[in-house]
Amino acid sequence: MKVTCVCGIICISLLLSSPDTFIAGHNQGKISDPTDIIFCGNPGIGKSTILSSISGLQFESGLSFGSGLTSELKFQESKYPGLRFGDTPGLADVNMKKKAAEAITRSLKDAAKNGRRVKIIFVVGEDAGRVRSNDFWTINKVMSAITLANGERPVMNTHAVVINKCKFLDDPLFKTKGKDLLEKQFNTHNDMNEFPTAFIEFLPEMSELRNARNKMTRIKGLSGKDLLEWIESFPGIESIKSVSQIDTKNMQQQLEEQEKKHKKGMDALVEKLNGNNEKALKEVRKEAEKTRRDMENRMKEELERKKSRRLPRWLKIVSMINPITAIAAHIIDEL
Ligand SMILES: Nc1nc2c(ncn2[C@@H]2O[C@H](COP(=O)(O)OP(=O)(O)O)[C@@H](O)[C@H]2O)c(=O)[nH]1
Ligand SMILES: [Mg+2]
Repeated sequence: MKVTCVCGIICISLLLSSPDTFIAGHNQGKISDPTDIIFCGNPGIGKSTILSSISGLQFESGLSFGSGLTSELKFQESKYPGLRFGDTPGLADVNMKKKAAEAITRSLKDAAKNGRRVKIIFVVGEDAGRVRSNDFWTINKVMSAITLANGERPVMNTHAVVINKCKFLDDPLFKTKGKDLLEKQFNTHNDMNEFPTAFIEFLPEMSELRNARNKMTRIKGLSGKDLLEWIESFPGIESIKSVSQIDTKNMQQQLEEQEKKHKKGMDALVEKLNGNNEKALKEVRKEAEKTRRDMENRMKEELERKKSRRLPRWLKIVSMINPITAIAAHIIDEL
């Protein structure tokens, strides 16, 4: 009797749902909930190229002398249900700052109003293993404008960072030292970096993109994952309550102050990592480890959430009542 019942449930369930229903992820054209993937960063760093490449949608990209090509917020619906991609102008661009601040604020407010999940990806560059201070300024500015649904400010791992155009990914020194130094600039908290994150991906410099216009290519990071797949594993912010206006007044002065904090912060970090102070080194490692563990927990929760959304609600309830049905449900889940 039980066997018939289980078979019946499997058959009905298979009839009612296409196999896609059980497979979350963009590759299968399913996304768990309405999500905005918003790219921020300085002009010319490759935001629009990456966005076009991962979405298959065209975001205008190419060489721009002076200010970037993107002067406004560009949202495009993708072929993946519920998923939108947003391109924003560079905030630290003197000519664009006002428009950029408005565009970024508008993108976040729109997501808040419509109850959409937000994944903010900051695309940054590096110079001799150091990230520019105005990239941190941008991150601090944008993240501090956000109030989460629980009324709190973002703490850690609520944004992701892509370090683009990296020329050194195969260099042994990068593997032994550089990667750690670059990651610690983002995953530890200090005056220059107010919002630590361990969601960091390195993308190689791609010679075929040099001076290109509107080009798309396959983008795979150091983690070995396709970039969109990597972004999918990053939960971002489930819900934003409100967004305050990003203040770009006296920007030159703000950037100078950030530069000072940056220099101090970088010197202190290098000293801790390379110096003889065991205690300081331990502290910085402990902090980075805390951010990493928090990231892993968030990823695990995200995976669980996606998994639980894959089964039809009625089947979830039935499987709670009858463990044999739960096994059947699990088999279906794995199909
Ligand atoms: N050499 C090289 N050029 C790149 C790379 N990624 C993007 N570009 C080029 O950099 C220029 C600016 O890119 P774009 O996406 O418009 O930058 P955005 O202003 O941040 O949106 C374009 O000509 C791209 O083809 C890369 O990895 N290597
Ligand atoms: Mg652009």
